Amino acid sequence: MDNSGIAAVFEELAELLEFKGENPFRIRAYKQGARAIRDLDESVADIVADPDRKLSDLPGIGKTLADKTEVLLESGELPQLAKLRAEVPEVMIQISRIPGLGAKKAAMLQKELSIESLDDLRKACEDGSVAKLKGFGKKTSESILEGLSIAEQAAERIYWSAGDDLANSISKHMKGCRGIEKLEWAGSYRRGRETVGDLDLLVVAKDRDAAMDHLETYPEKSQTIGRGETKISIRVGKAFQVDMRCVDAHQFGAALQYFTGSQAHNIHTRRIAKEKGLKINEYGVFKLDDDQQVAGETEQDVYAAIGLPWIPPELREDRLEFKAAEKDSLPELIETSDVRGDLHMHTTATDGQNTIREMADAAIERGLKYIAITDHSQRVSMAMGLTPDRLREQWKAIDEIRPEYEGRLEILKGIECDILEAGGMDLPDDVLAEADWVLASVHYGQRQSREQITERILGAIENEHVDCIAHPTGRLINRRPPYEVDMDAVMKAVAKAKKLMELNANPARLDLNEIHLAAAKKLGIPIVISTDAHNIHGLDVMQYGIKQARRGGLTKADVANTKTFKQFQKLL
Ligand code: DGT
Ligand code: CA
Ligand code: CA
Ligand code: ZN
Repeated sequence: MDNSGIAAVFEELAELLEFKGENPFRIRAYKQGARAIRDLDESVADIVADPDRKLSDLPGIGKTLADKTEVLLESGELPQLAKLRAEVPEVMIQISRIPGLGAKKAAMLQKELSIESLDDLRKACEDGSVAKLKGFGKKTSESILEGLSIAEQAAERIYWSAGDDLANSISKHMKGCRGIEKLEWAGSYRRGRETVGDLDLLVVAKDRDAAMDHLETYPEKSQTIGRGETKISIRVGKAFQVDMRCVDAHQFGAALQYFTGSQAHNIHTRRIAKEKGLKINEYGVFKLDDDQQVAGETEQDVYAAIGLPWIPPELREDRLEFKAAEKDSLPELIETSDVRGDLHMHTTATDGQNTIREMADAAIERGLKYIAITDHSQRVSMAMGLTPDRLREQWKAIDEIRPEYEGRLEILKGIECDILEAGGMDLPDDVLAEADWVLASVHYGQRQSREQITERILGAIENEHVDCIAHPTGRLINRRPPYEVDMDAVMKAVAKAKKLMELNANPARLDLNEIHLAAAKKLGIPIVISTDAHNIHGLDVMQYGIKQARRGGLTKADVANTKTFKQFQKLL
């Protein structure tokens, strides 16, 4: 079993324990261990085999995890996992993801109504059997129906970040196959969609059978779904599909363009081609009259053949890209290396796991020049939100630390201040006035009416001390719908008040989405891309926010935390 196989076992274990309501610290230990093992640049098996080294010496891996890893390496399985899998059928976990349902209700539904799939549950809601169940009723049944689509999507589509981990792991595996001349990912993954339905791989190989054989030896492969002359589909883990196509070098660009999609984008390119007397498909661009190939080897050639500059994959959704391409005004999209600051992070003062110093050091390691410490305010009692006294204490600590970091990192005294259910901010104005940076966000009363919740957020924008609205819609991808907020009204108010809006880079949030980002750009609202890190590793999610920003067509100039610290201060 290789590193990613071991990591997958611990991830599944964490998920099952979470379902059973186990100790959150234990669950976190498994998750962190999985991450640590996945990120390792040497084989766990080698470390275990080395008598001079101990697995538990690695950061993020405790004694329990080290022991279990040894069992896994020896026997290829974990008795505890088999037991948990038998106790918690997959469908139970899927049901528990419906907003408003927890593990308990999911288990009840599954057992009482012998539900085997989400489709069964839909039927049970529609025929009234859920409403008849003790503790459920008509209203619950209706809200389950509403939430089912989210659970169904979660069962089918994975976060882009998870797709990225898998794609990188498969790329690495495929490097072990000689004779592969080119390898590139296509599909929604290449376009950077928030979620990915399956992965699409394209290769040019001297020996196609050898390339397909090699994919079949990918350690996490659970099944070969189908295999033909040029295409193979495998299943990885429980349900995820990976397609690989082998193409000729002179067709590679055309295939890459075709299989990157989106379908809507391709329909539009075909139309443009036709107008020019050309035909475009996965094999190349051809003249309509005599079928002669005019392009196909590279994507640049393919676009050039139909009179367009190369279009970045993130923009290929048939929204604005063709208009911009025709005018040669495609935006120069932002890149991760453009980022200079991170303006949303938590510490041990509330629900973070690292201290201010640890976060600061990790930020420097990642090349950042400035950060803001933004712990929660008092209303967020579950996270030990800060009272005015505790917040001022934290700011005093920052004052003390600052000299150590002079010339290396600016540390802003910030706060993520809750917008209260009844409206108004969770901390008094005189406290907010002392902050360098104030994020305003909604954590409670998320299911209020459109009017109520919009009113609350507009109120925060009007508060002179608030700088930025954090995760403005509150959605959690595959988990929770956005608030019913009037985003048009919010954005207009933000633009008028000359404030900023966050793009939260957490792969489960990516909030704002790309449509909102494009709208914000149009209104001239500066976007702040933030990690909302709760520990030092959380700082690494910046790349996912950048992907989303690119999908919204944002350039470096549209994003405030690409500025130098001085420029950023001026903006405030
Ligand atoms: P996904 O997998 O649901 O996240 O989304 P995609 O976009 O990766 O879709 P997928 O895997 O079905 O196909 C990959 C690309 O291949 C798609 O974006 C466009 C292209 N493609 C696939 N089937 C068709 C088709 O029937 N017509 C056209 N025009 N393009 C197709
Ligand atoms: Ca796909
Ligand atoms: Ca596919
Ligand atoms: Zn936060």
